[in-house]
Amino acid sequence: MAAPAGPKRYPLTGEVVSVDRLHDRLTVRHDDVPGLMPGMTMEFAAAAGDVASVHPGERIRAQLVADLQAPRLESIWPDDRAATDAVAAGQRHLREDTHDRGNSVYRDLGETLPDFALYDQSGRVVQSGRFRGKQVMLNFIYSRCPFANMCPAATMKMMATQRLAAQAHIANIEFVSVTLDPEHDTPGVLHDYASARGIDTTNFSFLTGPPGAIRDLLTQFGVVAEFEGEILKHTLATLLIDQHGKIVWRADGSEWEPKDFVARMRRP
Ligand SMILES: [Cu+2]
Repeated sequence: MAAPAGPKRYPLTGEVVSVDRLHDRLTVRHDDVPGLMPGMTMEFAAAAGDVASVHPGERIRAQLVADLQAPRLESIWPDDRAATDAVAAGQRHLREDTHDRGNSVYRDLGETLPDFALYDQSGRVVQSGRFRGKQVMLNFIYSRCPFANMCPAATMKMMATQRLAAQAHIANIEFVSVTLDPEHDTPGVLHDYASARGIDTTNFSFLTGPPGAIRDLLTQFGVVAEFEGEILKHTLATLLIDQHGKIVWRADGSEWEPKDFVARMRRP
């Protein structure tokens, strides 16, 4: 197969100078792009989700699509030192934890949520400690899932559960969807995924991060995800974690009901 035609892509790093959400443009003071141009401050087009998930003064890494008419940035990741250090430490911790648990790596009911550090759909670092004292409903999805009865249905059910929990006046609940496809699902892609569905993100976040950290989380939660060509074949698991961090309920597959989860949430 011939290589796809079109503009060349280059890795780019730099600091966000300003963000134009109205026109989906970012101004970035970028470092040298070897083979293309020296470091300079310039404007790029970007997806709405990317524009929403970066912040002036923050360092990013991205793919520059070198279209001369309209240079674009894609695959944008936060690249601030403090953020990447926190996420890398979370990844190391998970790796050691998965290794140390050996044959008992699977976290069953009654066990606790492992520690992790990932990025949310706004590009902010989310550490598991943020959920201390809160109940958490957690599942795994990926934005490109083509199977209507898998991730798209799971997201609809999470949204329905969020509404039902609010109606039941359950206040201390967070909904969390971790991506199965961190290579593609950047914070900006997840931001677009949430806003395309009109999701209320005040207590519903979408998490992504280093593939190794995601892989260890999947292992600990007994979720299988393997690419077959372009398609990511995967299982589904939906978990309820109580305010002490303990896994109190779990549904495998797609046949769970929002009301069954809400019934198991602790009332105020
Ligand atoms: Cu899916």
